[in-house]
Amino acid sequence: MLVNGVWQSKWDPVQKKDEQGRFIRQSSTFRKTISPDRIAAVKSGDIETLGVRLYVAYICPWATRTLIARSLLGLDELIPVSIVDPQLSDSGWRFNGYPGSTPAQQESITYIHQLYTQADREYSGRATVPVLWDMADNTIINNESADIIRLFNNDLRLLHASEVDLAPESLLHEIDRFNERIYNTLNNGVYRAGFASSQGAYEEAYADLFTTLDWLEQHFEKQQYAVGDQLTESDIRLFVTLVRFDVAYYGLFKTNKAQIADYHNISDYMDRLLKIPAFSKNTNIDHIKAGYYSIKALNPTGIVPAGPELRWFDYLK
Ligand SMILES: N[C@@H](CCC(=O)N[C@@H](CS)C(=O)NCC(=O)O)C(=O)O
Repeated sequence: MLVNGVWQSKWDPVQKKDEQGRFIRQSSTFRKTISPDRIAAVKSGDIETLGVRLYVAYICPWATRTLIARSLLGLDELIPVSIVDPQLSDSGWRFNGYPGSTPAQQESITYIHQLYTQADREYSGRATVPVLWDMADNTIINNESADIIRLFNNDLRLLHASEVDLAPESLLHEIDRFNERIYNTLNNGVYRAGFASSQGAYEEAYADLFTTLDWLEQHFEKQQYAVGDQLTESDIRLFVTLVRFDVAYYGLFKTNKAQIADYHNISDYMDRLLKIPAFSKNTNIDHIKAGYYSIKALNPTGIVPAGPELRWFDYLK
């Protein structure tokens, strides 16, 4: 992480913990939006490009939220993407030639923390992805995935004019409620289990997690989607955790009461989503496995498991 703009090389997956050993996630600090004037200027043709770039890691569920939203909304052309290597180095996320990542020679930076110090010379905190970068002003617009997907959906509507609405007004209340229901127990819940520093904190996270998965299994008995009868941002937020579960969390984070593949209705839901290219093309199982299993604190040998074989891998070929 960075302290007053200087990189500290000791990376600890536990960002913060409470006195019971519970994992606490850092909150995001850059929470701006793209200037409406710039969006209007692109729309009118006064300027050619939006001048923003998205920095992501395929391993990262939060970053993958933004990739899926970008593709679903037809923003792939408008917003270029840079993909870091899946393993966090001693200097954090970097471009170092891993297959499927953006080649280092195409990038003006080597490490993601360089974006943070360009944006704020005195920045203290973790240098996380995703980062929505302002190429015109050389600064970070936003580093919070929840904001970035709303920004793509709402603020850029003038430009994408997509038929897809990931957060329609009529469902907003239900979307927020669903997101909240799954955030602490599932999206962040897997990390609470994996990075717990006491037996009690781990067991608490484990119990919460499987209560939510059991609830979801019932939910998908009747429902096709997370909320209402259409695809929304809640599906994106749910999917990115589910698709990492059997290949990473089950083993590495010890969330091993059951696999997603054991849940019939949730598995059918996964099939439904993976038939949509925005979901399948932004899921890179090799990066996910290589990245999670490179976390030395949890897997000192660095050996990446060969399995599992899952039926939905067929959609990713
Ligand atoms: N609140 C952020 C969380 C992003 C986040 O935690 N990203 C992780 C990767 S999955 C990261 O970059 N970690 C680097 C670190 O903690 O040093 C979001 O949702 O955008």
